[in-house]
Amino acid sequence: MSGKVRQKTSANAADSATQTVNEKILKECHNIYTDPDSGLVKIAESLGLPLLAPRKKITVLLIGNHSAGKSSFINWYVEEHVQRTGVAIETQGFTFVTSGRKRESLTGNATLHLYPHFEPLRQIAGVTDYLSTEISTSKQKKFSLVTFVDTPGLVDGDMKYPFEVNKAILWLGDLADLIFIFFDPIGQALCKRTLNLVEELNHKHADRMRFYLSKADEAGHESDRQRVMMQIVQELCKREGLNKTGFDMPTIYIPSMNSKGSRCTNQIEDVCKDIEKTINQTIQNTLNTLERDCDQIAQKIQDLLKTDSETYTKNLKARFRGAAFGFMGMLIPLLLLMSFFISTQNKLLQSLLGKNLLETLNIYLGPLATLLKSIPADYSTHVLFTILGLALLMLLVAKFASSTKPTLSRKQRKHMLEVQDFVLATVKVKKQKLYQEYLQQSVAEHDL
Ligand SMILES: Nc1nc2c(ncn2[C@@H]2O[C@H](COP(=O)(O)OP(=O)(O)O)[C@@H](O)[C@H]2O)c(=O)[nH]1
Ligand SMILES: [Mg+2]
Repeated sequence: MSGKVRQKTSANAADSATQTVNEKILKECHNIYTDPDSGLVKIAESLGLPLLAPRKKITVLLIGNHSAGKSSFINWYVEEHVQRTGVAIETQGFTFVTSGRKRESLTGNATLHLYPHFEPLRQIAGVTDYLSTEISTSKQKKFSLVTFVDTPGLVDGDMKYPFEVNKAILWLGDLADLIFIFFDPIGQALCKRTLNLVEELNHKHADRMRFYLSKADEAGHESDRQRVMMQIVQELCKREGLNKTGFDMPTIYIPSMNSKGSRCTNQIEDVCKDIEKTINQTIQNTLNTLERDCDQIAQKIQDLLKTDSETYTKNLKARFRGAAFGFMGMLIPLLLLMSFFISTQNKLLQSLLGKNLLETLNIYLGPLATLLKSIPADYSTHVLFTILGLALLMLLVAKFASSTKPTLSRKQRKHMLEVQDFVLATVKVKKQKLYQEYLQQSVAEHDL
């Protein structure tokens, strides 16, 4: 007996220890991204890569008819009466239920501040006034790694919602890791609004959706339950895209609420296992994404440095080309002008340069001078201007050809190499270590 008790205690201790490992991993990953100095988000932003920090918890969205047992499920999971239950039809908004250091209730604005990922919700008019957060200190089950989003009970007909409830739920569905749909056997199991939403969510997020027959203890006999399930499945299958083979709908109920002593199987523990599985997947995904993001940043730096050294070479070539054109721009007109003068102002040149030098020039420039001499005197000014024009053109070409693109400074290149080294060495090694811790803990769990 005492052995059993001890075993249970050690299992519990191990449980809380594993929870801290998982919590720690997600928290550290989050910090690697959000650190104000060396966070990946900041690094990536400076390189023109958009990156989002991973979340520290998974989000479970609960939807279903009014009174389907959504709030009761959250209270059961958290093991604390956080959410009001059994309220008569009244508009309730969205409530984020999360764990924290002290029991507190937050308003809509504070909620969006706490969950920047959900900021787009603000665009739905009026919804902020109907948002709230309940922080509980509970550490039961895997609650420290879960945020539940309780939604208003869905009803058909004249019920007026103070905001576009369908739109808000679809938004939340995009951001949730799991979407639980509760159908209860007594109420309006086949509420049109619920079915329409399910259909729309299913188009995008079929893999996140889980269907449950809630309050199963109230469904009467097994045959009644089967009939209710058949009806729901049939209704779902009528809708496009929901015609899944092997459609699964576990029956669940809150054990303490089974006042009639129904002996229906309760699969509520499977819901917990599913949450746990999603947490584990999220941790693995987060670590894999971290590695991928590091590689992406390193690759981007590699590309930028490569482009930069190409630009550097191009600049060098451009400068050389510019100098060559510039030289020609100066030389050709000079030679032409000389020839022009030789052919027209021979006497003047001779007195200026002396006989010898003029003769040498004549050897090289003679043919050109003869060519120029053949030009009729009327056109000689034209020729002169053409030569000057040509020189100007050459200089313009030189300026154009030598235009360079900006390159990184030596300091910038050095900084980029440091960042590359940081993500490839420091961050990736850290990721490896976190993965090791994650796996070790799973092995330990299996050993128990
Ligand atoms: N018998 C039974 N009653 C339940 C169960 N879950 C919830 N209820 C009751 O159903 C009513 C509506 O539950 P609530 O959680 O407020 O539903 P919500 O509108 O979906 O949040 C409450 O009176 C609960 O006590 C259950 O598993 N079994
Ligand atoms: Mg409720």
